[in-house]
Amino acid sequence: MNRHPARSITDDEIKAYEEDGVVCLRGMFDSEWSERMYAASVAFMESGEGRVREVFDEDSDGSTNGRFYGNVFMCGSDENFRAFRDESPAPEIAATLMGVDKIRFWYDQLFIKEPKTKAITFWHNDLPFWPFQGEHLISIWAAFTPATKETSGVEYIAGSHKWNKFYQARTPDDDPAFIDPSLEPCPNFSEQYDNPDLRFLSWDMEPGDCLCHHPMVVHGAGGNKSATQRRVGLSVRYLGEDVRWDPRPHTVQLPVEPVCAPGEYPADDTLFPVIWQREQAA
Ligand SMILES: O=C(O)CCC(=O)C(=O)O
Repeated sequence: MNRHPARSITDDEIKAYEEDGVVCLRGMFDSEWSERMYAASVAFMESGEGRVREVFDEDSDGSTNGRFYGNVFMCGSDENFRAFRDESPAPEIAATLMGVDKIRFWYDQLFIKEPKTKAITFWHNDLPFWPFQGEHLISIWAAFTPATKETSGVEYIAGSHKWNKFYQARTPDDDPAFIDPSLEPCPNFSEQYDNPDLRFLSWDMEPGDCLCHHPMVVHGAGGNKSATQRRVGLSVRYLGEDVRWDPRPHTVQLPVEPVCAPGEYPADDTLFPVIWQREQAA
């Protein structure tokens, strides 16, 4: 399994990340990673463990069809997810795109959409979900199956990370704990594909490719229209150097309270372990 990105990340890719708030990097993880993590993802879903969040589509006759399954912090209990967090090229990719020398882990999040899932991923940006502030937060969304617009590939609005819009967080199952009534709900941008002011980005992805996105970029995904193709993506979230702890209501709950005061860099090595440093990689 490859420890470093399979090829160098180019200056154009770094520029795309900075300007668009997202870049798709092809072939970053070898097939051993993709196969191991596909199997681990399905096994985790089948185990029913952890903080499961899911939506089942119900047909008019009451039968269930599609399933949008999500979970978080899998690496707390599963060695495969822990290995992907620490030993895959993901943290090096994160450091390269953010231009930082040290990477701490924030959390991992699994997104599976079974064939014929109608449930969409609502348009949102990530920072309203998170008790942090800063620019140096990044998600590496690794595809372990093919993903296209048809099968719920993630879509983005280029440059929306610079809009300075803090949209209300909304989970697939509409958990009220995340809804901050003081924030503006995120529009349904799927109704605005013909808006000439918006540039939508999406990619046909294969296992081994990853999306790398900024915490403020607006993104969402449709349902999985395929009758046969499951869609599996793992977002691993990493912290860089300018991040500050900003505990707010309506954000992701950590397993325990961090040893960290509001406004401080999150140096809690248990919750946010350092998993990559530039000199180690040399
Ligand atoms: O995979 C999805 O449907 C959503 C992904 C996402 O929102 C994220 O990784 O931040």
